[in-house]
Amino acid sequence: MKITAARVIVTCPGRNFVTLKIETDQGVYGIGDATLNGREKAVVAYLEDHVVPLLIGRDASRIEDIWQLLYRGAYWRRGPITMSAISAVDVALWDIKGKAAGMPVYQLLGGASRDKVLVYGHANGADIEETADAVGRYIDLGYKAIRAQSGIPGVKGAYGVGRGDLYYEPADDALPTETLWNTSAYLDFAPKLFARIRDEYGMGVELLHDVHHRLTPIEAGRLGKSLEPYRLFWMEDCTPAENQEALRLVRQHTVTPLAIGEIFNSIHDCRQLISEQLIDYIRATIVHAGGITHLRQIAGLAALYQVRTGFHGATDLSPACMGAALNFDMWVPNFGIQEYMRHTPETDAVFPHSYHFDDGYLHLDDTPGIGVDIDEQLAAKYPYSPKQLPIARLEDGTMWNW
Ligand code: EZ4
Ligand code: CO
Repeated sequence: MKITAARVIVTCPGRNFVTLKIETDQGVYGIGDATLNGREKAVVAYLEDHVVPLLIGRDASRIEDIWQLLYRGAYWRRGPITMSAISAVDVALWDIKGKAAGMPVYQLLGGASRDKVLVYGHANGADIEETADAVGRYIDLGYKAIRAQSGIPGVKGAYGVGRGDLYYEPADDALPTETLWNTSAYLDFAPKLFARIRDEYGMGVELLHDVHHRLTPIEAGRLGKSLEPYRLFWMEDCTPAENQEALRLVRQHTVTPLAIGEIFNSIHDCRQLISEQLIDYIRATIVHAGGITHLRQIAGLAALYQVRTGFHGATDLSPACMGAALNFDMWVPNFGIQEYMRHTPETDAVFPHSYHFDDGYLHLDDTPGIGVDIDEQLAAKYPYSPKQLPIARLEDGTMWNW
């Protein structure tokens, strides 16, 4: 089966998505997500100028060889642009292989290890009361696991507080929105938030929280310790992880489970975190970390150390990424949880998909491939619109981590 064409489709049904579509001489095609929030056009150029010309005429069934060609062959390894582009090719080829076999991708990986995929949703509000109410609404919707983020008195634009109830979209303008960060206010506030939520809803729901890289290791240790009574499922991105050793310091101070990795793009970003058991959940995901082919290696390493998967699944990861991730989640033995932030109806219409939410889980059917398509005519109605992620500064103006 030869690759005859590969095209990049950019669409903005409320937010930007980049999708690679690969066509073959047998009429079977596949799609893969290539969206890198705020840096979309760099991946478009990488694909169109440097990857697509390499694909034409190749055997679409040789997924591993094409992965190696794009990784080793570029000479310049790793990095979010390169690895997002490789991911898109990889997923599109797995999609093609599944369609050719008449099987969902999880069957090709080894078959289902579970019946359905546990997901967590996102409750947020301007203050403790609003956030607690939002948690209640998610419980009513059937969610078994809920991430809670709240506005903080004295902090302008805390991370994770959305404008809508079910949708959260941080990239909002052509130039970054500036937010202000105050670590002391946050460290005092966060335990009060979770005390309030546990007080109202008890211990029967899993709670998660994203620190979004804002703390130093010793501050992260303090936060983890102060949240222990509320038994979080995980504390995410408590400190930036370029320095993997930093997590040793956090571990010395808390038994709150740790999740890291949504910005990772290679197994080398998390090898020490995993092999020293410095994290409990690995967040690296299909679209930014080299596709199914590379995630399979990361998950295999993680399994040796009882580290489980907890793939990133924010709205800037398209339904095509979600379809691939869910197929992976159905198979992977050391599955933990899948993030699920609902896409808007406009996005869902551009990307018709077979997965659906019910009673706290996402469910897949037997649709061959990744189970997600793109409606190109509809996609064309939503042209690219430049948007960037916000930035954060301290009160004296110092740049901080958003
Ligand atoms: O801020 O995907 O856990 N989820 C997150 C996300 C990220 C966005 C960045 O584009 O941290 O909401
Ligand atoms: Co996160």
